[in-house]
Amino acid sequence: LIETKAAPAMEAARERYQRVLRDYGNYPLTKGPVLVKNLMRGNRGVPGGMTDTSFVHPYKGVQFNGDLACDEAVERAEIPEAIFWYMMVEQLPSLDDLQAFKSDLNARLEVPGYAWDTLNALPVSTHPMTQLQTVTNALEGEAKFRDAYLDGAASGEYWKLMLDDGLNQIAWQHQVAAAIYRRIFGDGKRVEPNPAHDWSEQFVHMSGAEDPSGHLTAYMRVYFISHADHEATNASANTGAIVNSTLATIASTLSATYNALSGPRHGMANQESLMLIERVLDQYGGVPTEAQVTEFIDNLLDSGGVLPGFGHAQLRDTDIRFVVLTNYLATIAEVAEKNDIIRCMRLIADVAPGVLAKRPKIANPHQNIDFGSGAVLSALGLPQRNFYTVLFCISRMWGVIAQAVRARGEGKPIMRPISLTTAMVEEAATGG
Ligand code: NMX
Ligand code: MLT
Repeated sequence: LIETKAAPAMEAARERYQRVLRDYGNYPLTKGPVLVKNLMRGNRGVPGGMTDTSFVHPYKGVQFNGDLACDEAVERAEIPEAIFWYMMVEQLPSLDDLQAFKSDLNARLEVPGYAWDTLNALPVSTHPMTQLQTVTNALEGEAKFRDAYLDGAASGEYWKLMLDDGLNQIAWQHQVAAAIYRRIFGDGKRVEPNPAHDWSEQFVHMSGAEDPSGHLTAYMRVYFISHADHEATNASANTGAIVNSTLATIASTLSATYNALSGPRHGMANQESLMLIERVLDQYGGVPTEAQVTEFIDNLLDSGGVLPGFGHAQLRDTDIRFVVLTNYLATIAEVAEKNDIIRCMRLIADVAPGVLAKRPKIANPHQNIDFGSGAVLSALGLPQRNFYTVLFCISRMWGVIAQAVRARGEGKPIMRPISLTTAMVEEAATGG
């Protein structure tokens, strides 16, 4: 059903993409030239990608399809399935649409057996991220796109094939993640998905986490939506887009995306943030004073360390997603007030921006999504921090699949900017 519903949006997107390219191809996009420092500082400020699934405003944060802010998205879409629909169909789904989408995903729930064999071949001690990347890459064998491409499928069909493969991955990824969780932190036995549940509920159910109040499930819905997309040029989505632009499969695209997320400057900052909070609690024998937090951060920065969960390459204010995720604590206020990790997280969140702002080189001293996401998870009974980036991955999956399907629908080419040598940069600057 989603393919039929998305078809008009895809057709319009393709027409628009080709028309904009034809009509405005020679229009200069930046007001001034690209400077040497733009290139040498990670292409900061240079348009490096294009997607309609979301835009990141430096102060307001993520806006799905360019108009649905994160807090509104959580309120109006409620579940990540609906956000995916929004990115694909350009309208929020009706209840009937959602029901049909859920049935479609349920019909795809059977994970190929060799995925479990691949998982079980890895030592349990392998980092959860490596387990996820490996199994995801192995599932490449299921790609219908690959076979159809080899059989000469027309390029106008690519997006449909990618969507079909993408829907399979959506139906499998939370199962793989839950199996990894149970393998490392549980009794190792997989729990079958319950088709009556939505995707987030299924994840919590399969992970075996205790959730009698339903708070963890409700938070996971907010979590998955909040992490689902962050325009085209964050490191993970960009990596996925490059890989997909080669016409590699959705499985390879996701696996590459996950590899990019595994670094501490990106997705692994959520694991590092909770580690840091625990370190502070440990060092001061409990929740510290403001002065102690200042001292801790100053010492960390003076020794060349980085404060995880703060700063951003694009945002210039507190990440709206940090606000949305930590606002969830209001629903468990009594527990949260007594929880040292939450109290310490809140204290650092209040104090750190002022301390970081005193270091002029730091462009954004504010909290990003990763500083709060894990602390809330730990308060809700999921304290296994080296699993947190897996949760980021299976959230980002939604946006990366939507971006890839749309890109193939629009007929985007392979991504391949030019590269310069240092001598060329020097010559360009000195007129040599
Ligand atoms: N703690 C210490 N130093 C920082 C921080 C921070 N939180 N943020 C930036 N800086 C430093 C940065 O390392 C750089 O130093 P140097 O020139 O010596 O290499 C300098 O300030 C200028 O960096 P910016 O231009 O402010 O930031 P940039 O755009 O290069 O990097 C991040 C953005 C997110 C990589 C950076 O802020 C950071 O490392 N933050 C901590 C890790 C983190 O929370 N990452 C998650 C981001 C969100 N996500 O989910 O991916
Ligand atoms: C993300 O969600 O991808 C991160 O905030 C990083 C980014 O946008 O650069």
